[in-house]
Amino acid sequence: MSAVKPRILTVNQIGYPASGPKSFRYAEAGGAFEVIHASTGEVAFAGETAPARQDEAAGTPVSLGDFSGLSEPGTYRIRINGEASSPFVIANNPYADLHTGLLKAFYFFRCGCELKEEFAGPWAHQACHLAEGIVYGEPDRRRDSAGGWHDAGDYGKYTGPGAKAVADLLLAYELYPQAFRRTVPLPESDGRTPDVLHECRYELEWLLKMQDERTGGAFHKLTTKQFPALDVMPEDDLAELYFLPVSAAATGCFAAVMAMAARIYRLFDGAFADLCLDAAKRAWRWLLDHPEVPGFKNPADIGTGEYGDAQDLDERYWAAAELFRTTGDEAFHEAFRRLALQQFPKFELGWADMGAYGSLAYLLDGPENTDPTLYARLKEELLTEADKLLAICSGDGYGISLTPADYIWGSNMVVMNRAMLLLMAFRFGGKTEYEHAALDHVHYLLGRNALDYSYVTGYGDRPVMHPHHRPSVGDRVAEPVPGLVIGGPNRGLNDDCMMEHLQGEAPARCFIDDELSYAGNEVTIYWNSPAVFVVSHFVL
Ligand code: G3I
Ligand code: 9MR
Ligand code: ZN
Repeated sequence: MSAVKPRILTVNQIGYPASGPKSFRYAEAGGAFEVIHASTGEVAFAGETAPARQDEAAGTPVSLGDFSGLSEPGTYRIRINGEASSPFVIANNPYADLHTGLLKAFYFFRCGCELKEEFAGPWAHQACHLAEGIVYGEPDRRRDSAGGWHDAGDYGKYTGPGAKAVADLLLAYELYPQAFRRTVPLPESDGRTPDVLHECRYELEWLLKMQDERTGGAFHKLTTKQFPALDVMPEDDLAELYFLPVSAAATGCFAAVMAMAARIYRLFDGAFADLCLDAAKRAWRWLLDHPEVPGFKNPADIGTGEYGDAQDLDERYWAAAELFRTTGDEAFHEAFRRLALQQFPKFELGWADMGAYGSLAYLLDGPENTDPTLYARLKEELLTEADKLLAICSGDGYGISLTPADYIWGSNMVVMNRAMLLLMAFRFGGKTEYEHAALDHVHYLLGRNALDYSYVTGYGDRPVMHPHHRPSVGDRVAEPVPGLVIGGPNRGLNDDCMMEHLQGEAPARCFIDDELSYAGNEVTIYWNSPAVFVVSHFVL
């Protein structure tokens, strides 16, 4: 448990941009409040909360205290009814360190290399998972499998989740290069290529190994048959690794992310860009040759993450969009137009439903390069989606776009994905409400929520301390690996620990900071990556 007791008076525990709107939440009837200087107790601002409203997701009344009128940089606390909030800053650029920490998390997820003390501090460990993997069903066929990022609290490596994580980071870099001017630093830092591209390349080099050289399809995943025990360090996880069969979903997002990489790395390393583009085209040909294939299912003797996804049209759609955007080749445009006519979600950014990456790639290509009718339609649909999210935000006590039903396994990804969509709508539609709503999602992640938790390890006054993350459990360091976004409240209570402790809790309170709770307190690369994207928007 955290040293700090949960408070009903919640803020973004990092702080607020000086120029933006600022508000706290109080999970009871409010009244007069003060914002005080944290060091002197001197009053800097005084106000009155709005009347409390019942919040369905949290199951409590919530009142909102607005202190946007205060913009003087400093460190403050809120005081109301004799209670005090976490300290927080008002600053011109409050999220720069958080942003670096969220990006550095990917370095900590690295597999196949030693994490040296110089970069990893007390979380250093030996190189892991260096053995060749066996192609499942072909016991005599072994292939190089080293590198990339561990998926999560487990040590599996999965193609689709890896593609989503890289896509978020590359999109963040494309749209917000200013946020990536600082060095992390990483072993590869050279002052020339931005560190985010070094980090993504570490994963891309591994993803390239997931392409079956015989067919061009991408293996769905690379894992041991079962998960190791929770306290096993990566270098001690020595069970055989298996390449699980090629799937269309994996091949589609592999093609997409490789086409994206070809475009972005072109400026820094032409040979690598060529390699990525060839891999993308080869994967695309596999997709054309396999128009209808069943989705991936774990064979009976495999117990690691399935990441099943029977719908692969969205991955094909995304691949066509990126290949078109990167090459300008009309054949890909034609394929995209045809796929756009099919029914599947076009504005989801998940590990299964990836349609939004395709829609956004097309929109980012710009009206001059695309079909005006389709461009206009996708833009309108994006704004409609974002308006729906805004409507949910305005009814939510904490200002976010989740309905009570949306608190599922990995709800913090839903929070960050929706903030991403709002920011894209801001880019294409201009309304500041979109940007402000996205910022409210950041405040939720950093502590302004029903449980007063910062859901990012190592950041904030009351961060999660016991993530379901094997290195954090197995090492001898008290503090968890920092910068990790944990899954978040999950009304499904999909593990024994949640079932035991959280019966009857309101959706936004279905969370326990216990290392056994994998369905609420695990970490993954694709929960960190949309957080990097969203925070990038707010970093100067
Ligand atoms: O989308 C449906 C929603 O429509 C429905 O209302 C809701 C009700 O339960 O369920 C939603 O589906 C959930 C789905 O995640 C949403 O993404 C499923 O219940 C839930 O079981 C499923 O959880 C996935 C979990 O694996 C179990 O398969 C998580 O998304 C996914 O992030 C997680 O991934 C694991 C890997 O398998 C192994 N590595 C760690 C990683 C993180 O825990
Ligand atoms: O540790 C595993 C975690 O990474 C997965 O997300 C989760 C769901 O697939 O499973 C965890 O492993 C648990 C297993 O499913 C059930 N027995 C306890 C395991 C945790 O040590
Ligand atoms: Zn490893």
